[in-house]
Amino acid sequence: ATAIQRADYQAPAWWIDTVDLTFDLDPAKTRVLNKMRIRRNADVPAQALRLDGDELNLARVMVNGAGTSFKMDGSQLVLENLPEGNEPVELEIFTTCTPDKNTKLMGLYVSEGTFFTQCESEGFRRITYFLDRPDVMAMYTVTLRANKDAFPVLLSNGNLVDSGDLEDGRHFAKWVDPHKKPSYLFALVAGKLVAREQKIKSRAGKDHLLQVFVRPGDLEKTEHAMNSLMHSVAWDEARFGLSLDLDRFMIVATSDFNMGAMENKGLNIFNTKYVLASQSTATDVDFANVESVVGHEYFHNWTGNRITCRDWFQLSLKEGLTVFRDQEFSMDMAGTPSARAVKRIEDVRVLRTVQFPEDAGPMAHPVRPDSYIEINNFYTVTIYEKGAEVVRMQHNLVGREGFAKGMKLYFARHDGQAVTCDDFVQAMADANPASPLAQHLEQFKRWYSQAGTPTVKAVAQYDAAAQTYTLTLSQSCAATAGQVEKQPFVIPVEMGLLGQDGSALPLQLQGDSASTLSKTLVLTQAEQTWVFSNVAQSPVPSLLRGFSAPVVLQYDFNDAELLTQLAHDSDSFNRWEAGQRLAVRYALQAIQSDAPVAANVLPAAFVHALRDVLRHPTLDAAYKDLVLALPSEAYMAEQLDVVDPQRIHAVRESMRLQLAQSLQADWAWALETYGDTGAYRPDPVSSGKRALAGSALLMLCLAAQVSGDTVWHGKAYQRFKDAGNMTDRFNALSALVHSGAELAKPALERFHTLFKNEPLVIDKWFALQAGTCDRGGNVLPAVKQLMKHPDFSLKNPNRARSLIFSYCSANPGAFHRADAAGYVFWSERVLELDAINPQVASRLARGMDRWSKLAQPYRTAAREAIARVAAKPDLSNDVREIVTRALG
Ligand code: HT7
Ligand code: ZN
Repeated sequence: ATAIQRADYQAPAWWIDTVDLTFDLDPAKTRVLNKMRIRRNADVPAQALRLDGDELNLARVMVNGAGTSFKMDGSQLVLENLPEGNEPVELEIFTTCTPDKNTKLMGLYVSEGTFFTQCESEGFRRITYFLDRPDVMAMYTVTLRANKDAFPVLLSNGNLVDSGDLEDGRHFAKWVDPHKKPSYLFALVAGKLVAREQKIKSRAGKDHLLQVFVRPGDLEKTEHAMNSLMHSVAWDEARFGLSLDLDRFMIVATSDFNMGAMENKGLNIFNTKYVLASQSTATDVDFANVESVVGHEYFHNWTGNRITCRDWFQLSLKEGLTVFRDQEFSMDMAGTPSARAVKRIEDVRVLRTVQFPEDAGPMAHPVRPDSYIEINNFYTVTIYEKGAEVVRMQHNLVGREGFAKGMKLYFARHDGQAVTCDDFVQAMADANPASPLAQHLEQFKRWYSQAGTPTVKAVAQYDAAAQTYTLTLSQSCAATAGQVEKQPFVIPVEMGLLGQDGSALPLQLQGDSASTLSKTLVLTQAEQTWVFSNVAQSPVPSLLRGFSAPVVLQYDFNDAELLTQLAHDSDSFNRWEAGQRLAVRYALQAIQSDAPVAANVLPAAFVHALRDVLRHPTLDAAYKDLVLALPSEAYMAEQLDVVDPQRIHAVRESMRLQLAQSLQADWAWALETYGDTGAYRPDPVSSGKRALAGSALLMLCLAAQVSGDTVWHGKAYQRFKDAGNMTDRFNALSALVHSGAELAKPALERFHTLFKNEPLVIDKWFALQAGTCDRGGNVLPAVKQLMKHPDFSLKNPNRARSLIFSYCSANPGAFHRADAAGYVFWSERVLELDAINPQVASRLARGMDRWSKLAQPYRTAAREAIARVAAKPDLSNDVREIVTRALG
């Protein structure tokens, strides 16, 4: 397959103004009649019409009511003899497809007897021949016809304008979407579904109907999704003045879905994982995810649907911006400054443990990529999470009000259009002409064009006599594929200074008359120096507050400075970050030493500092839990040039055990203090308490396993049995499983019996066993055994992720085996999945991206496993692109 280049973009030769689709829905053979009104694009030279198609059976093509000649060029349908001139042409195409054979879950497919569609990014061409590209926006009318008993509910985008019975037990529904849209936002759903409904009135006084459709039996699990949707509607009106532009807004849940959810206009389709939540089946994290994904898809209605992408290279235009919006939504919903900080830390953790490695690996690409082979491979953390950071930097450079002004101008200019990332930044800058963003606009755009994570190095000097503090920041960015030389970025570095006692010192730049407690330095050159006056004592710098830019910050902090920050920094992010820096420092020392892994990797002073945080009288439980959590093995691995996964695992386990044992009384206190949250509410405060209590229980069980006193295992089993909500129950079960307690087995059996009819809970059951700590190489055999369990299916993406991905991509200590059996297992599953669902297979294939950093013998064995996959001749483009890059 050849790569598609951003530079080759050309406007379409034809426009499609209207589409009238009629579906005769039958799982084995669905007929699709597609009537389009098309016209030539007068701005480009006359060309044949080339329509995209994929796995379609073509029955008939008519032009202006008469038969016509056509040819096939690969999978494209080519019409060369269309009437000349600019008059509209009526084109009619009749095709069939086979939804029940569609295991790729792209286009029209059947899940548990219900029809669903997934069209982003190139799925519409699997439904009918079309100009399947986001810059072709059309008005859609859709008629669905199906057997009424089997498919009583018939849904598509927009408004229901007609419905009724047909002969032979069939019925129909006709939907008209009042907004023009690109084909990737088309959707239909047909099946046996029930809906939770809610009527709302907008701020502007308009009535809307909100509906959440699920399978009968799941209705009581939709309250949280509906509340989240109502909050999303209200938030977008309040924060950005963006109102719902539809009479009816529908969400439908399916258990077979490649990703999280899809923002089809007015008819969002969701993975059940992000809709269904009840206290007995969903954890606090599940509840938070539902809120954030419902928000994300709803916010796309403006950022993505009303203004869409010119081409798929601009994907971050909608995804980065919408992730930024959903992050802000979750923070605003969380309420308190502390809960906001917790959300920020969680988001940064994802960025640094998943996106930073991507930026340093074979799949590194700019936020606006220059080329791709398979666009599905570019729904990445770089496009989403780094894209959101790039929007966040703009927000910080123009301020909250300025950002709102920029959004207003963006919509005023581009509503109803398909545009580029440049158009967005331009609107932000034009709305804020005096801002540093406008001042450095062209340079700022490098965040979109240059891949790689910049490093910012800070060097400071304190002059006691002159009472000045001189801070020099320099930036660099390692080469990435195809981009050797990097030009300097615009990097906002928010900072403050702490006195030796941790108090905030005033910041007064030389030449300024006023002082502040926190300041944003805008680094634009390779190296820049700032001098602060009237600094009364040698300060501890607090740099990159709130993680104000997606960079690696290097500064030679000594341990005492970090302990000061950990105890006192008024910036909650940096307070947490200081603890992480110390933990990584001690971990790396132990990992890189030749000595056997010691039992006391962490110095007493650090353990005491963590105890002080754990016992702190005013800090929130959620925040304490984050500070007490050790950096992940993946994050530690990223700090090293050569990675021995077993050594990292052993060191981290030793650190965990040290914290478990030396803070045993404190963990018991924490469990006692936070372990009973009363009537269940998934709010941030009580969720934080449950999280900390869960960590405490795990620590107590780990320590108990070593001491041989298993009283805590008994208590954990009791908590597991008595829990009134899934969070407490699953935390107790996890504590037993991760600590290797004997009671883990009966608890797992009991859990399965209790929840055998709850697929999302059974996913957790599989994931827990695949993600547990390896004891003598026991996890891989267990995973293989679980693949034979009657509840396991590789065809269901959630189930495949819960077992296979949890082992291969999230359990490094068990996956990287000296006998290479983990890698062999990985290659077999990639190949097996590729024949079913290439998108899911290529996600699994990404799990080996960082193989070249592995120490021997892992490195050679990993390369061989990747080469085995690459050797398969009929691989999908999806997997081929990943393994080719990995080996490249
Ligand atoms: N915009 C949606 C992306 C998506 C997707 C992409 C490829 C294949 C299947 C997919 N399902 C959803 C999701 C989002 O970002 O909101
Ligand atoms: Zn999105």
